[in-house]
Amino acid sequence: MAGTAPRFGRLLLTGAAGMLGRQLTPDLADQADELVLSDLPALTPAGGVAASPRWQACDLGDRAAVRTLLEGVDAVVHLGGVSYEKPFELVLPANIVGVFNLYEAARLAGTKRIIFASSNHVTGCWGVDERITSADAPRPDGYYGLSKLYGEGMASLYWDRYGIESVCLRIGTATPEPIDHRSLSSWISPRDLAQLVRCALTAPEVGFLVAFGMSRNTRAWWDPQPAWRQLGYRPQDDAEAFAAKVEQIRFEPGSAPARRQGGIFLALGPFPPLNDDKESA
Ligand code: NAI
Ligand code: 15L
Repeated sequence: MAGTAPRFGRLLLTGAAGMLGRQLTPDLADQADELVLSDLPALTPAGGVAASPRWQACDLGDRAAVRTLLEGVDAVVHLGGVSYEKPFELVLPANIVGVFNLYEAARLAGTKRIIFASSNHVTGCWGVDERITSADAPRPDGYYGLSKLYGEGMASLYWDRYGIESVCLRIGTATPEPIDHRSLSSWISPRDLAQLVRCALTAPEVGFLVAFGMSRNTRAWWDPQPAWRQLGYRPQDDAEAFAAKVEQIRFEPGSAPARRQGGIFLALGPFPPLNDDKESA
């Protein structure tokens, strides 16, 4: 059944002081009547935003604070959290507990839709010679990728049980330009990412959806259909245009980062215990 595109009253952007938060803030300003920016208390919001959005600091690990943050929020672009492979204890508060806090607060607040910044590291253990769809088994490449898989599971649960829509974007390498040979497959350009997030916010009746976040790369590992079709996302850029510049920047041939899609994350871990926990040593 064809529906109408939602238009949100209050839109919340978490992780607003981070790299992608700053990049996306100007694009989000006209996506809702009010844009609320949030990040850890010690940080500052992105500057130069036309629509003078509100700033509300919040640690995602603090359940009560997240509950307050979500009050009156219709939709969320959830970028906040640990964005790199780290020991489990460091991933846990923001990416596991924080995602629970966010979805539970969204349920209580009557939030309609969450755009969850998932990651290609959910599928990072697939080989670089393999092509996958979002229906294939996940195969996370570390605790960070596993935390994103947990987030996708939370999104699925809260759609099936409570009717909160989610679009989980398995973002590839979101940089101004491809940075190495690997990113000729995984890159998403700034303008394609802006379009993808906009589509995820405005596409009607998304329910629970997982979509790869990349440009229309010639060397793509991920078959993005039919999620892109459902979202109406039509990427404009292809990393191939930068091939001559970065083709030679490669991992050591035969190494795990060279063989698997997750790249350098495959060289991180196992980690020594963070505290004096002799049993786990
Ligand atoms: P980033 O590390 O620059 O930004 C993440 C933000 O989350 C930071 O500003 C940080 O202060 C905030 N944050 C961390 N812990 C928090 C907590 N406990 N409470 C509240 N805020 C907290 O990361 P970036 O590159 O901007 O990525 C944004 C999102 O997109 C992340 O969730 C990341 O995992 C995801 N992503 C990014 C990709 C990329 O290429 N940049 C690729 C795939 C996924
Ligand atoms: C991610 O999930 C990270 O947040 C980002 O820093 C990059 O490492 C990106 O994946 C990537 O795989 O290139």
